Amino acid sequence: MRCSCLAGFISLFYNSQPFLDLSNSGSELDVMSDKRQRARVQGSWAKPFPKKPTPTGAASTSGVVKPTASSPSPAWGVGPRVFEYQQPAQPFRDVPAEKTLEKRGDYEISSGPSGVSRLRLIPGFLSPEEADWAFSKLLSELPWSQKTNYRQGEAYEEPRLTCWYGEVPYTYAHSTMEANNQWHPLLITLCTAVEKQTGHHFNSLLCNLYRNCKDSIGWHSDDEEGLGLQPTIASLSLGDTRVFSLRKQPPPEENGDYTYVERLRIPLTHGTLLMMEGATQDDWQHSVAKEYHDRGARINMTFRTMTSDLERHGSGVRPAPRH
Ligand SMILES: O=C(O)CCC(=O)C(=O)O
Repeated sequence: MRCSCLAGFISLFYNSQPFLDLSNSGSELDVMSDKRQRARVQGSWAKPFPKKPTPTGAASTSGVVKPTASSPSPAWGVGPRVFEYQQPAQPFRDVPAEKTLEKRGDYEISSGPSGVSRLRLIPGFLSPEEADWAFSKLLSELPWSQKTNYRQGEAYEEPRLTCWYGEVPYTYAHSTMEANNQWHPLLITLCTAVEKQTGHHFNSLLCNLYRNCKDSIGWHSDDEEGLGLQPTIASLSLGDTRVFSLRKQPPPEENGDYTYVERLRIPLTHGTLLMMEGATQDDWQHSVAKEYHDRGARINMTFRTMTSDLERHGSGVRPAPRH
């Protein structure tokens, strides 16, 4: 309500600005303003503007406010004007302000038909010394490689390096990372620490290496079939801080338009643990965008619990991937 009135006021203000332009063609003032405008073109006289149509009394550009009376006065070429407020056809909507989560805590970020979406944020899960040591070891000792993904049949190189650990292969963006049981001993130590903190058991791990500000991961949900329904995912970050963004899935009537959805940003600092639980992967997407300023390397580990096709379907037939 407050918003629509304000919009009406703003339209009234803007629609009153072309006051001079609405004067009768041929009036002294019209000729002057025409000359002044032409004089501005490259500092010299330009061609005259085409003749303006005679105002009919309904000259509104937006249709929100229209003058309803006009009796030309000899002095100004325009008589007293009466403005009438008209309700905009479409109500104006606020884009919700993005919220930042930085403090340790449990956050219920939404509640809907799929259930409650929950985040648990634990900055300083690893001490700075532990995080420094783990970062340099994993940076130099993990088998990082760049994966090729496919979108609408087009191949593209992922803008980051990755490696995968788990008993089952991991497929997303039409590209598969093979099963890999060769866990680095430090990854086993970190997984055990995360399990102790969270009370969840994890059997798989996706590691991402963002080499600099240009590396990123696009909007997605971790909703691969092998993760099961409402998966709990634990994300541990090391290295330079990057912003982890979340946006709510729009309701069906928005036809995939994310303009008015709720948004969260979480700066994930060196040694921070973030848990995503409940309906988070059903109702939200997340991403780490490229940055405009230099960033050092960052490692992110997402601990997951995956089941094999055989466990889910009781046969060796693999269903079509969901991406
Ligand atoms: O780097 C991050 O914090 C996010 C990684 C991520 O979204 C993923 O592995 O699915």
